[in-house]
Amino acid sequence: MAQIPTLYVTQGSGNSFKPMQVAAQLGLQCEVNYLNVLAGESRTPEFLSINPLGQLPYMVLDGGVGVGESNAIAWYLAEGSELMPATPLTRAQSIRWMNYEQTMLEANISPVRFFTYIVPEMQKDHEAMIPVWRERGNQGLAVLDNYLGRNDFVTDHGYSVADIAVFGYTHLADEGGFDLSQFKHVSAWIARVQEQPGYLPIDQLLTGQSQNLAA
Ligand SMILES: N[C@@H](CCC(=O)N[C@@H](CS)C(=O)NCC(=O)O)C(=O)O
Repeated sequence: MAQIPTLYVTQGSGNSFKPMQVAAQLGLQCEVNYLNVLAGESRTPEFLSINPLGQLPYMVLDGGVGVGESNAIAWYLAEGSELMPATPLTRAQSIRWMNYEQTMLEANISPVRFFTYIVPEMQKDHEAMIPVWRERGNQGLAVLDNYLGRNDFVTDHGYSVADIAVFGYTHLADEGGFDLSQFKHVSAWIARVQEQPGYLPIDQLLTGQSQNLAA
């Protein structure tokens, strides 16, 4: 990779996990900056001048070009590597599952996990939505489970950046009270992803220490 990206990430986040896992597995050189979302560091004037949405992860390339959205950043970092699906079918399958992750998995698993596990003191403010997110998340996991009963990975490429994207919040669902043992094919796929060479668990990837990941 010609440019050395700067990644802004936060700890414990399935979204920040994705580009960091790609970078770690490919041995990419990146500058990594941590922001503490719970301390408001993603909403400071300084960070909002970098990413007006204030969301993490965020990537800045040489020359100041910024890229938001965890799946887009992971995709950029995986370009040209063995993690990048290369055929029209496998690239279409990637977009399908990366969109599905954002709309059916992350969109439901992340808020339940956030308000029941990360900041449980805020749970009472979201009592009405938690069962809704939980039901939709279980529906999302059931469709993924059915697919993974017939496929080892989410695309026909084999293990890819699309698996890392879908894995981001799926493997953290139990922390939001989702019963992953109900989803046997998802559970077997989680184990397959964790067995990939260079895989690092989230706590080892997102250490909270800003650092230069050496190539
Ligand atoms: N769709 C976005 C979602 C990003 C997102 O919601 N990030 C959360 C952390 S997981 C965040 O930055 N929250 C802090 C904030 O919005 O200030 C992605 O996939 O990158």
